Amino acid sequence: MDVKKILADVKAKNPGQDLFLQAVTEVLESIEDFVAKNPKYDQHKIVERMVEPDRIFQFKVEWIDDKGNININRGFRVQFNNAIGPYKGGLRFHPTVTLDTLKFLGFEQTFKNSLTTLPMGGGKGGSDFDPKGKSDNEIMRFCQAFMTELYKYIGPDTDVPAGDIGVGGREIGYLYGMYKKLARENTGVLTGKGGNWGGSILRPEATGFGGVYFVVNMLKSKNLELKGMKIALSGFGNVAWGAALKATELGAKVVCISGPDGYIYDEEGMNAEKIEYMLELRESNNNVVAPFATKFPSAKFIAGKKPWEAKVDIAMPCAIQNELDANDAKTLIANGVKVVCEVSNMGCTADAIHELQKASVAFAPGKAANAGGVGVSGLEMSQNAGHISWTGEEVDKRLHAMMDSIHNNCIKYGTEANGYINYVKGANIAGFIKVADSMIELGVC
Ligand code: 2IT
Repeated sequence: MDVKKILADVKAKNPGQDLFLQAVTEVLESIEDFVAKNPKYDQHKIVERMVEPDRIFQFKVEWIDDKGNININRGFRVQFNNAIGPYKGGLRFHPTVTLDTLKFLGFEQTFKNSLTTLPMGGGKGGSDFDPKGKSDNEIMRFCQAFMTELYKYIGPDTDVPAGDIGVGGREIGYLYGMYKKLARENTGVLTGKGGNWGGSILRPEATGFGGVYFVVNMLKSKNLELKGMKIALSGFGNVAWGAALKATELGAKVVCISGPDGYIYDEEGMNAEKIEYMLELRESNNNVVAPFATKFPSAKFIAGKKPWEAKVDIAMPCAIQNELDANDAKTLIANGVKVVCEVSNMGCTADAIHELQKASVAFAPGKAANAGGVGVSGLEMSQNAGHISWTGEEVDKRLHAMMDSIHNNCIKYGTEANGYINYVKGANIAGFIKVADSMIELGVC
């Protein structure tokens, strides 16, 4: 495989798609040696075929706001690769969403879903719709308008969307309500559904819980334990909430959360009341974290800064891509960080990862550490297909098993000669093998 040539082709064919190029570059550079040792992948042009999405839908979404104004947004669904199962991946509603964003996420999703052990292909979708400041009725009307187009392209055995940034239980409800009306069927076409209408227990918690289970495994491989560790999380949405809940339950101290306006430092750490308040903050649709410090006297709000300047043992980006850069990595290293675990997708810049690996800090990429979210989505699909629901214990046991399997695969394919576990390499190779071998077996089609 000629990595330079493939990357040059991807760059030329996808002008301006820097996030997509960043995601592809990370994968290709880390699987290069493995592919060179296994000539069958080149013979079947697997890598060249994997960097091209199967198909992309783009559509116009028109809706009327509370003042009676007409609004026009863009909707997308990228069906990236379905070699191992139906397309599966979230919908992101955020003003920064472009086709580039969703291609990077769909590409990542293909590898992540492969790692979960479940049969799910990779897809992603969303819109440049900005939920900030919108009323509940506006959100509902937008979701309904979005689904009148999207429903043509999805299906329980074709493509199964879920939530991502800006799409939580409320939005999945409005989307599913409209899908059900249009398709005249009640099937597992979306995951992250409410418990009363087909959702899985623990799906809301799964991404954060899985991330913490992964961190526990990372620490174990360094003979450390989570209890007593200080953690900085970024964000205050669904992922940060789940991570705060599980980390606190396991005896760690979550001292930071953050928003676009700055970060919160709370020396006393989180507790049940504070974690519950994170949900209230999100539901307010204001997208600011500052009110947390007004409500809890032990919490300080540091305006305009990122949580990575705090002295912590563990950093877990839980918000958006490229939220931790090389300077942040250097600050964390100087402060003695032991583990950096991406729970957001591609939360760290390529330079940040390079700094962390150079300093031998344990670093896990999102596609490994946040796979518990889509993993439990897969369990929701199984429950829907069987018309059954599992207990929380059953789902948690399966989530644990998935995260353990991913960690084992990272050790298997990512351990370097000096014993350092290169999780990026391990996750990319393990994710690649299942999809690549399936593509060979399925033929050129
Ligand atoms: O990035 C992700 O893995 C998600 N947003 C969850 C996708 C899913 O289908 O549950």
